[in-house]
Amino acid sequence: RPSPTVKVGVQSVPFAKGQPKPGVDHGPELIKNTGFITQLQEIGADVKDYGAVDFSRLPSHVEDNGSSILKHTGLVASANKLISDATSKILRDGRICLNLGGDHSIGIGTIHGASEVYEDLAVLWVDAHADINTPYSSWSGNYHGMAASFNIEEMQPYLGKLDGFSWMKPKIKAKNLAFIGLRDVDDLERRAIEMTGIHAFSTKEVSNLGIEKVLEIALELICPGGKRPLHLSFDIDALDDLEVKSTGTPVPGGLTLREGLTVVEKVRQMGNLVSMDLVEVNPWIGTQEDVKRTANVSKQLLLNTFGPYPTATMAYRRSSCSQL
Ligand code: HAR
Ligand code: MN
Ligand code: MN
Ligand code: MN
Repeated sequence: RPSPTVKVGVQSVPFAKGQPKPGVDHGPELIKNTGFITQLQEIGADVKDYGAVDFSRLPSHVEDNGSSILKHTGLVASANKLISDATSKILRDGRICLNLGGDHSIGIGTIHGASEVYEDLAVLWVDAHADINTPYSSWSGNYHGMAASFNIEEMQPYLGKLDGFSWMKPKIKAKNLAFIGLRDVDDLERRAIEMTGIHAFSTKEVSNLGIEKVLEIALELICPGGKRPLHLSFDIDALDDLEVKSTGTPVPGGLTLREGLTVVEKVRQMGNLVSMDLVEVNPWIGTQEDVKRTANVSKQLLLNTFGPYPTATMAYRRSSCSQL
């Protein structure tokens, strides 16, 4: 049975100012240097490289408001406007938009850009962290820990008016977002999740139910019948710190690589993926071995998202046969 050619547009999003550690802006080149684009093309995928979102006209430094702990608000705001527009453009070319980060603050723009093109967008957020702080609840001032809240309609009253973000029209309903892999969540984030009714599956649920079941439940909640278009925001730190060491905030007790691959395989099988982020890969953290391993893990995730990669195809055939 011939599967329709998957059409992907890849963009590098080398933005690092949503958190304090240098090097995460070099994530895209590390991931691209794995050769995953060529490998996907060799197995018949239509992958176009759109290069990098152009941040060259952004000032390299903007003085922050001294009375606030918030870091680089102006830069995060204007970078994300560019990211949002670049994402929308790739989607309007009829391609799945793959965003290589960069820290997770780029999710502000990628999700916004996708929700401008696709009404009723659902979001699957795979992460050790919920990234649902607000400029008021954040203790770190890092925008990568607030990225989810910016796009959620129900969170808007708690964000306040921030300079530079007036271009945003948040369109994601809390009930259309699910977290998987959570294990480092702040108290006020917990409250935000409870208050808005976002679906949250921590690593506890993953070990209780198994990743397959968690995915089945989460995906059916946010896009019943697989009908709604889906954005997958994959923070590499969702995976266990033993799998991925080259990332800014590793957390023990996370998903195994196989569980991570099951996430993307299931998403692929559902067939409604329109955009995806792979973020927080930082080649300046860890030993050479760590960096190599993190790059390989990233490559494998992308191959199994956009395959048909041989192993994924076999797994898919087996599961679809057993349903007959
Ligand atoms: N919750 C913390 C904060 O707001 C930590 C955020 C974490 N880092 C990430 N995000 N990598 O997924 O700062
Ligand atoms: Mn640099
Ligand atoms: Mn994150
Ligand atoms: Mn994280």
